Amino acid sequence: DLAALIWDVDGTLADTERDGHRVAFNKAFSQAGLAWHWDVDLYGKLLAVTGGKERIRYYLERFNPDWESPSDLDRFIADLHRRKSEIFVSLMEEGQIPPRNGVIRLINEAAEAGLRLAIATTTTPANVDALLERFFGASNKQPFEVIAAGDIVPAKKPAPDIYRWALEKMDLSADECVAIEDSRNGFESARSAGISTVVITVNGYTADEDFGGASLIVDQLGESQSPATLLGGVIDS
Ligand code: XBP
Ligand code: MG
Repeated sequence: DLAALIWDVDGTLADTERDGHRVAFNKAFSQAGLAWHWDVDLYGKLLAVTGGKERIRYYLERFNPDWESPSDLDRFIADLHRRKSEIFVSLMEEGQIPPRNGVIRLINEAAEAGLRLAIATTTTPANVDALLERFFGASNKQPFEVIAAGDIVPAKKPAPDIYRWALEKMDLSADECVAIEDSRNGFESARSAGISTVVITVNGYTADEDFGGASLIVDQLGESQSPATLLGGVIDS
């Protein structure tokens, strides 16, 4: 029986990438005096790699190999990324990044229907906290019992580790859960952990990705689908 929904954050709870993370990366670069700029197209290519620190490293290797890197590159990236995270949190606190259609309603209805709720994301925990506080209010009001985020597992999506971590924390098996994702990397991660997945496609970045094998693919949740109508087909399939 279905016991829990496990939600991705970026692209799923909110359309965070183009106008959130990308903007925060660019601000951090300019504050650090770096002449790097990730435009919308380039950022789409960089999304091949999940995790902000990993994405910066991938950018340097693949798109800016001639940049003369400092001797302690790990530390440089960690500092730059810390600043990026602070900027992202501010954008969230200012209300610049709204929830996706139907997401808050569906989460609240799922909780009322007795489903357990968790988060599985590659993003930094502080980003998740800021988003949940903005969308659900004070932390004691938000409905997620487990938040699996960021570096708690070294292998980020598309590896299944983050979903496995969440399953273990909830003491549930894969077939008792449904994952909600927006991207190929996220779908791959949930599927590799054996979890049925609903994909809500998002904007230009993930709409054309291959989601073969997903239980359901929708372009938004809308305001009318109840957890039962949305998930009925998934659970029966
Ligand atoms: C989300 C990501 C994240 C964010 C940035 O992937 O790829 O890396 O872009 O987050 P998913 P941080 O939705 O599949 O979890 O900079 O905080 O790492
Ligand atoms: Mg995502």
